[in-house]
Amino acid sequence: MARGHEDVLELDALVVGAGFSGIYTLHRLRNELGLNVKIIDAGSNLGGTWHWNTYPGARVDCPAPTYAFGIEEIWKTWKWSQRYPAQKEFEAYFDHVDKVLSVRKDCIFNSRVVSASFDPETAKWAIETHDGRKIKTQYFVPAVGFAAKQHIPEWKGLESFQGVIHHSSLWPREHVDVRGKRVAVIGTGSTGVQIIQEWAKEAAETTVFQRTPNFCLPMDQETFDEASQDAMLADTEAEFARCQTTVQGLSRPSPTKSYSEMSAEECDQILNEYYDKGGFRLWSGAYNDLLVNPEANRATYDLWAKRTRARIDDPVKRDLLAPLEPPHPFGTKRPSLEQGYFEQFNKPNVHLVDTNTHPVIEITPSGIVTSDNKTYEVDIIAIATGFDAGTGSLSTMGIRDLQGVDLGERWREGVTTFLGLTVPGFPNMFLPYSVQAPTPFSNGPIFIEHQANFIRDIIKKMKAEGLRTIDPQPAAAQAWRDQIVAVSKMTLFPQAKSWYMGANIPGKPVELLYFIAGVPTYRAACEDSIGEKFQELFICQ
Ligand code: N01
Repeated sequence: MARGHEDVLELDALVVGAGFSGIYTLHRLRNELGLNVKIIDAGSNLGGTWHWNTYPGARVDCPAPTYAFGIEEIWKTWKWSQRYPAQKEFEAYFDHVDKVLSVRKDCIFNSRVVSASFDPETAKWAIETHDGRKIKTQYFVPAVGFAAKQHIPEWKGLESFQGVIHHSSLWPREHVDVRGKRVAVIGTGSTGVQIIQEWAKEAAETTVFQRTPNFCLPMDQETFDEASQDAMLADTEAEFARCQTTVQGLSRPSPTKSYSEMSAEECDQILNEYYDKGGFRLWSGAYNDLLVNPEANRATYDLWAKRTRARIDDPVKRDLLAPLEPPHPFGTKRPSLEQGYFEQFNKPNVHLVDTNTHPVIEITPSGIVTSDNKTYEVDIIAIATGFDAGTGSLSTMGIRDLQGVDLGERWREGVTTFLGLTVPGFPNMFLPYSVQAPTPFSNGPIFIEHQANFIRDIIKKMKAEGLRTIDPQPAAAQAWRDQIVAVSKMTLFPQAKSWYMGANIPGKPVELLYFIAGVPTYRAACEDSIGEKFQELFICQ
């Protein structure tokens, strides 16, 4: 029900989303350029993904201290308790961020943008929210992240379930007690794995519905004592600087040798070492052609399967969780970082159902039915089936271009952006942490900083040059898209049905949705575009 906010709120910039990218943008535009900026968020607090994803076991998979704001006043006054902190710690972290940057005073919570259109006469966006707010703003920054729109398959009877059932990112904030309960988890992506390894420790029976195995890697978790926190703090500035130089925005240097340049012994030694050390080492690659060379890729897969299979007792579960033949190339779907995930399946009360051969076809009041007519009676269901990633939330926000055509419609046949930040026909709109940028292939906050810098610098330039609007040239956007498509074809990514490719959503165009050439290349492209080529790349008025 609309609350009726009669006055129009006039702003310089409206940011949608109070996560990392929204807060970075607010900081750059409000604190550095002195603009009148507000953040609007459908949630009730700061944090974005860390506000919504309260499911059991939720934690980050990029390590401290650089999965964080690189703003000195923030990192110098904060200590992480673990290398991969849990969701609760991020809630406290965002409170800390607010203390330093005073973010909340400029946030409107519990309000969802439902339409946005640009008026060329006034050079302003007119935005409306579900609760009747009207906002006019020169700059519009939907910073909603890549995973804000849940994907819930259309199972028959979903509404009829009488137990507890939630999608992972709409999880209730209060604890769901699974002790003595029969629980089910559908989906084994990063989310499913985290829930499963948590619930399997407590529930009476845990039934996992897996469609595709997750090539999980051991999490190199560490709990920090005071001495290591102090040592980390002393190195944080240098660590942030190192992250700027690597493809993934993580501090480890990328491999320099190709698979064929290494002997079999050297390969075996390094693959085993990376598996033992854990983290994303195996995904970052023991050699630089992991994601382009099928033979190199298979060598990593085989090592992963060998090491993982040795951890699973039951031969049927072993073949499902870590098959001898890979269902897709290693690393073309995001590997989760696990903490004893595979060992949970060695318990007699942890069951594995293969939904690749027998999909879920129905949810009944008391359980889950698969296509072989088996019914699994359960008390609690976690739907961990992921997101309409990248485009989903942007395409359904009612954002219209200069011709009145919806962004979702513009992207129906495929995504076009310039730098993953601007879209032709949508002047003065910026899309941090979304498509055609390094988003899921990098340590998020590291490259988000560059995107926020780009938005700040372009606005600064507009002010200096007396421009009211900028709109990327269609040719510039086409070239950006062509480059992403061309690079994608040189890799193994198209061989996996992943959300990286949009292939997890029925009917969505299948194409690589993200920029994989790495953070330094991406940063250079952003910086270059504001230099001498600016007039060629943008229509300026
Ligand atoms: O989603 P996913 P997610 N019937 O799409 C299965 C970030 N994240 O929420 O692989 C049965 O990866 C689907 O099967 P398949 C992180 O970037 C990070 O887990 O498509 N199953 C898959 O197993 C991550 O990559 C963390 O065959 C169905 C699962 O559901 C991203 O968010 C933690 C199905 C979906 O996996 C998304 O992760 C959590 C169906 N109809 C999330 N439809 C960290 O660690 C889908 N599936 C930081």
